[in-house]
Amino acid sequence: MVIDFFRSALLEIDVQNDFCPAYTNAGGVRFPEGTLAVKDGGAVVAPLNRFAEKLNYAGGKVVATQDWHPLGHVSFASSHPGMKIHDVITVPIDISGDSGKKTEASLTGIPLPSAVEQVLWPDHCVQGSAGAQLHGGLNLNFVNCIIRKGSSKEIDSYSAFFENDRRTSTGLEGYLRDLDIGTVFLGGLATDYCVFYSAMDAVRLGFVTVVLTDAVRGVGSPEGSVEKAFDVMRSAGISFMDSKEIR
Ligand code: VGL
Ligand code: ZN
Repeated sequence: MVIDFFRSALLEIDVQNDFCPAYTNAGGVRFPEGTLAVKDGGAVVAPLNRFAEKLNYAGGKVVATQDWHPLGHVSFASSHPGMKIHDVITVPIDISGDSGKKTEASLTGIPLPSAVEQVLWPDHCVQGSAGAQLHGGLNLNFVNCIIRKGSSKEIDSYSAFFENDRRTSTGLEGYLRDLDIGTVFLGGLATDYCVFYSAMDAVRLGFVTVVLTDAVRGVGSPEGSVEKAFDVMRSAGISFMDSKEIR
């Protein structure tokens, strides 16, 4: 595979304190375990920094995303009295009067839902909180753009491209198209949620899509969700590479 780095972008998905185990940053400040910590989540930082630097020097683009929820967010179990973490609820989607913000997702063949299943999570990535900050080891010098998602109270956004209603754009597609990006590399957290949904949207939108296997870690709930995510991504035409093997 010949890679045109100049027309490539790296998406660093949700490398945030709330998705990471406890760590001490370069300044000696201790960050406690995140509320939705992914096992070994901090391990994505080093390979992402290396690859971001490579892409940066080659003229490619690096985008970091941040899960960025308001208090009382629909995905928080605490917002639904009587429900508990990992319960699943059905969230209706308001499809009346599409506003200017609602762009028809150009995801051919995917029926736009009128309701979505929502897994309930612990409170996490609350706007402005320490848990919502990008991991202290992530080198932001190589990051061109930060996309925040999940800030609508009533609907979640696993994908970096579209909210879970599959209609409302985050603006990322336009950013990449405007820069004539053809290849999207992904790493970050979590393999079975936000990386998965972002990668699936990227390939459906026509980008050559590569998941960096050494730069992702998964939640693994429900049981087997990481393996399932890899199977579905492979079937969809997504490639997998170890970032160290890319030159
Ligand atoms: C994520 C669960 C809830 C993720 C975000 O970044 O994968 N997972 N919110
Ligand atoms: Zn979230």
